[in-house]
Amino acid sequence: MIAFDAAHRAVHYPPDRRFRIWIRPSVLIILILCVLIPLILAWGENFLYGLPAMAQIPQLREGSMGGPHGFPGWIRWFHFFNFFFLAMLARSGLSILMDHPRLYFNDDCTPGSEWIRFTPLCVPTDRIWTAKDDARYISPIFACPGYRHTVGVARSWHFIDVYGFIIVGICFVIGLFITGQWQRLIPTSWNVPVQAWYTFVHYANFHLPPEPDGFYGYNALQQIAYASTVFVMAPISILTGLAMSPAVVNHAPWYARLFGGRQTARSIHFMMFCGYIAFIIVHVTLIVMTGFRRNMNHIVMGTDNLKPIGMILGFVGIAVVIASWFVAHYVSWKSPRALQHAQRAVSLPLFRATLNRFAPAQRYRRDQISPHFWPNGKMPTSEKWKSLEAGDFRDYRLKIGGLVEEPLELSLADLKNLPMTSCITMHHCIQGWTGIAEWRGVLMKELSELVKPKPNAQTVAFYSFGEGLYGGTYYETQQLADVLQPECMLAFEMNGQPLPSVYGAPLRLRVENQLGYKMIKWIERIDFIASEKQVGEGEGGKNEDDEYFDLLPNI
Ligand SMILES: Nc1nc2c(c(=O)[nH]1)N[C@H]1C(S)=C(S)[C@@H](COP(=O)(O)O)O[C@H]1N2
Ligand SMILES: [Mo]
Repeated sequence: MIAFDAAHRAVHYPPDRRFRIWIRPSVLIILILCVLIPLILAWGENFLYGLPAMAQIPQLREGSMGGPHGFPGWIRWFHFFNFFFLAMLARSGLSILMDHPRLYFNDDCTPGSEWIRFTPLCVPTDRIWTAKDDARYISPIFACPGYRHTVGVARSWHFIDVYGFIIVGICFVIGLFITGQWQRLIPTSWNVPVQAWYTFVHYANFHLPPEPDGFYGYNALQQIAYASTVFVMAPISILTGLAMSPAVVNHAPWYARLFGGRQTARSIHFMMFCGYIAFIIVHVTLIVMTGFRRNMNHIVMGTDNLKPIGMILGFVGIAVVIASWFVAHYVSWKSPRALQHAQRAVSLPLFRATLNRFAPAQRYRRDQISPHFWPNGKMPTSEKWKSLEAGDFRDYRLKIGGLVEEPLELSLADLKNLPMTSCITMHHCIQGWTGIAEWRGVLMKELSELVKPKPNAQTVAFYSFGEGLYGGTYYETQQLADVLQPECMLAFEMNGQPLPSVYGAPLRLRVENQLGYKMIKWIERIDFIASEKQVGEGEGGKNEDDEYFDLLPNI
């Protein structure tokens, strides 16, 4: 149960809950033109030549038409589940978006460079403004679970649903090709785009063209729209989702570049959401306008008649989907831990077997380093850290202990005498922003060899001087095997300078194939332990405990 005490209220339900959308004027103009140009062409065509003539469609009957027709049971069920999963993906996606309510076409995410933002705020420049400060509230009416800072819970829903969406999608496409139903969806003649344009000209001029009975065949525009949702929008959504994974991007930066970069991929992911919403609005409107009862019987009952049953059951189906939003909201608030564990049960083994094996291998150039790097986390307030900072961390000693043969205490000077490594990488925050920076420090592998972990040391726990969002020491854990990976380091320099205080001085962790919250800043000490279950609430870190984040965030 998520408490709704003062601390949580401040985080989830801030006094400023305004919702504003701002779009860069040049982008807005392009968007308007994308809608207006086809409309103007359609109006012009009608004005000059009248509505294009379209062949009257013969009244089709069972048996009078070759090829597949009708809607077999599997299509009708997949149609329902597809709607079910899409709705949840959209709602949880909105919640995730609001944790960093800005979208960019560049990977630096410099404030002000976004093309759209869902916040009335401009980033203040006179004080530290963290990405967490920037997160916005969204009403649970629109988002799952909504509120502010529920990105961990929202991600659990997003992932659980994406597995369902992908499984349904793959089975659907296989079914299409096995049964020949693909012929209804995929245009096979050049006449289709021409007819689609004619249909559009009719719609744009508020005229319904002769409608075929959808039981036997679609009109050309409808066919193209359906085919695009299945064969274009769904794959692009999935592929751009993957392009947001630090494991993928830091292993194969070319993959993100396929979409124009990591942030452009995120923007495209959002545009696909808009595309689906637009599709659903038009789809439902036309279903209603072109014979609602008959159409509902097609997709719900698989029959082609005017009985009311399809419509009634259709409404029941919609009610079930809406009820699922309430259930999801209830589970999010009452049993977030069970939800987190359910998601982990699928994702952890999956990621271990796939994404986590992608070793970071990318190299960015110095000139790609981000001019602005969003900071995150609460600056430490402890007297100990403050006095260390006042003395330039000369008195700082990193203690490494726990299940090791040779516990160590190292000053920064000691650390700098160890073999050093550096890399220029892209940092991925769970909230959605990225930034490129150069890091320099000591490989964890190097330190591990010095302290000699005992055989039962499977996990490494890092403790910070700083606190978590709701107070209490910020800590994180890593599997020993993961910190032995290349490029996992304790960094004490950023972009060629001693690590600035905001970015984690004196030491911070870098694990380039995972999300930012794993890269604990202001490190106080390190313990080798048997399992993450021994620390805090046992979920693997402060964010995992308090905000239901993933144990292994490769995406
Ligand atoms: N101690 C501590 N470390 C932390 C955090 C924090 O709140 N406290 N936030 C994490 C998160 S969510 C991110 S994205 C990165 C941000 O690093 P940056 O400030 O260098 O951008 O730090 C991580 N390390
Ligand atoms: Mo983050």
